[in-house]
Amino acid sequence: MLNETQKARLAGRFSQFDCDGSGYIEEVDMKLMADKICKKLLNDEKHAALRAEVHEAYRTLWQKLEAAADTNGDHKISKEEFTEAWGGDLLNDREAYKKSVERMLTAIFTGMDTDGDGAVDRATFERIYEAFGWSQEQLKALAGPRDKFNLEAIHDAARQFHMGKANP
Ligand SMILES: [Ca+2]
Ligand SMILES: [Ca+2]
Repeated sequence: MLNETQKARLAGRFSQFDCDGSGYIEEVDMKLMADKICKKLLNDEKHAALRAEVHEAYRTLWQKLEAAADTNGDHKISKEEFTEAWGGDLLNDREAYKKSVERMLTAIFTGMDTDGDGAVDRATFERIYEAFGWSQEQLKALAGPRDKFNLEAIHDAARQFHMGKANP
């Protein structure tokens, strides 16, 4: 059972996913989100392949979300369906998580690690997660005091976020 705080967080999460504000999460929202992220973080000529990766990852995320949450089969995910499914199927399914969220973050990280040393600085970390709509409080809670972030740290923060840990 979810408590009130968890429900409030999920409502915020739902709005982040519902990019066009239609009141439902649909495939078009995933497309909009991928476009937005690519524009903010991978908006360079040389990033075309990584942009394709991000879009592919969001397509996978949609398929997984739809399969896990669209219980009435109308190809839309209502707030109720979302609340019901979140934290259940999607996050326990390591393979699906890898193919969607981790794949997308890996592509973004690859594009943002401009000097290719396998790490990004704090400003870049914040840019990445601000693009996803994280608040300053969430960033602080999930980044800790570090100022260098390797790919594993990026995945770590996202996992904690999705699991609802350290998530004000
Ligand atoms: Ca929508
Ligand atoms: Ca539905």
